[in-house]
Amino acid sequence: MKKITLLIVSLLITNISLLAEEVPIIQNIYGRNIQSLNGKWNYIVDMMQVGYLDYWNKEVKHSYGENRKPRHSTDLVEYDFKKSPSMDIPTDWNSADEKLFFYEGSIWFEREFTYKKIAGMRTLLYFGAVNYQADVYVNGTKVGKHIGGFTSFNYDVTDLIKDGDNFVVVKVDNTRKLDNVPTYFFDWWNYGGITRDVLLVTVNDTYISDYNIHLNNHNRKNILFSAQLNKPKAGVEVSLEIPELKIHKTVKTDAQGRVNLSINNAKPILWCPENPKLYHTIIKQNNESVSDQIGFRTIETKGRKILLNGKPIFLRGISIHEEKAYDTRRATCAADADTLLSWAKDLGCNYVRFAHYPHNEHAVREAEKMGLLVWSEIPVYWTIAWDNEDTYQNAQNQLRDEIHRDHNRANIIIWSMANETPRGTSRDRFLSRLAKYARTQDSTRLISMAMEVTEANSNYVNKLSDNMHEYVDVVSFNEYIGWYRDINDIDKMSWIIPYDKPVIISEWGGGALAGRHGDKNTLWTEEYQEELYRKQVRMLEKIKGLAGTTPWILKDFRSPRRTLHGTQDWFNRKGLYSDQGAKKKAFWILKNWYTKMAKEYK
Ligand code: GCB
Repeated sequence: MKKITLLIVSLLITNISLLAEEVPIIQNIYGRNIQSLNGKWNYIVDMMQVGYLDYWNKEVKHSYGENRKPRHSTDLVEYDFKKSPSMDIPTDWNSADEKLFFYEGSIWFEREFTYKKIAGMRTLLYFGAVNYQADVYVNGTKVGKHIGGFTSFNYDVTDLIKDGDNFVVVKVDNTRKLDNVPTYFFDWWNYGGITRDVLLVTVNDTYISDYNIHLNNHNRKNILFSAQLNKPKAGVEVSLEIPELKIHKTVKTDAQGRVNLSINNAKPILWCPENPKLYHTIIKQNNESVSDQIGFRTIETKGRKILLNGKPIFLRGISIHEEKAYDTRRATCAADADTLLSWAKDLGCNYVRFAHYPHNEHAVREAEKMGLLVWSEIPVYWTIAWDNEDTYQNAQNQLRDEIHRDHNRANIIIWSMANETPRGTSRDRFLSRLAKYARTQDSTRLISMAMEVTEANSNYVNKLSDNMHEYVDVVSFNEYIGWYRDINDIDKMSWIIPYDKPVIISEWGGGALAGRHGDKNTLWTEEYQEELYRKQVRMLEKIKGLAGTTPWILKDFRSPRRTLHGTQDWFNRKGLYSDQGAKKKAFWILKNWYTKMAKEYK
């Protein structure tokens, strides 16, 4: 009897888990058959997690995910999404509702929609990003939990979704914790909510879940193509077409549902900042067809040089947070990205550092069209719980999903493992493991991480020393001479980088309140920041092997750490543009330098 009950229970469990599952992120979401679930979602603020936990701290039997309605007059249901306020998704709740500006915790979101179900097709529910933890329910059944605020994820919800009326509920929790990635401490606004697109994707029962098209780093006439079906199905014909290059090839999948193809004698025009050429590309199998825009380029290092398409390049960069221009809040769409990136172009950039987490796919694609190279990073920032295996797995998942989503983007040249992490054996173990893992996911791009500089000695010599040098292709570090240490030290500084690798100064800069003027020795004036930039440029030019730089930062951005009333007002003021888009004087110093460097590297 006991055995039979066990069997029934396990069958029930298996059955439930079969209703929906998280599946690998579908490649090129915007090239698929999608239905947007953006727009008005009702929300319930749940500070005590009443919809989730009872007062014994156990999961409640009926969570808000069920979206229950009273069935008779004595049926007690103490929430009602329909009667609750709504906000336009994607957004951050801090900006959408004034009362939530400083809020960190749980909020439930609900949206109803109609769907036309097609027999034999599969349906995925896709989230561009939810910060930080998402618990997702479809028509009252939980489909999964996702951790990490800046990576996309999708569930196969075919068996839960109905033809006609449906609803989705998402519980979002942005509570900061010491063992999260990022951890409890960070210098940007902890924007909560469903901050990127929500989409329904209709695909064939057998569909192309991933593909990878790039130039062989060692042979610029050789295009490498691979694709993966969602199931291990052999003998399926998959084709690749790049009409402008007269490429049209078909191959059959192996037993794993995978194809690999090498195309020789291809002569693509190479993607580069001056000519960001993209080719219309079509991948097909059966009656499924996915189109993309693909650029071809190579990236490698040689001694202290970074070579793009075999030629040395100086990375004229700027760091960017994913925050909307003018109306400060989370940037969510292509138009938001366009504004920010056009500011970077105006500065003379050929490169941007997307700090400190993967930015949305729109931003990467817009940058690719505009000819901006990209450094992409995960939020392993400052003091992560290095010895916690769950924390490591969390970071690794975020890295995997970042790489997976963007591995076809020609403009991404560097995956960064971390930012400003204090040296130590536990950290070394964590970061070296992460760097090795990154190489298993993508062997075609460069690996780096923003390191901390060692204190200068009494002769003002900074000798970089970080065990992680061994695991990176590009040595990068942040330095704030002139801001967190005396501005007069800048001219005295010299640098020794004892590694035969290219060097990037991934951060430097200082604050200024736009419109505040004074003499160049007064902090927070535009003149101080201008002088700091002037001196820094002089110093940077003397660094042997300097291959690029991304000063901190394009635009003033919100940060809860910046409390100085009347000056900071919750903004980190190190922007070259104010939050309202005013150029500060230092802008012109950097622009002049970049104009000069562009000529030198022509
Ligand atoms: C840093 C961090 C960056 C901060 C910046 C600052 O080193 O990497 O996230 O915002 O300094 O302004 O202090």
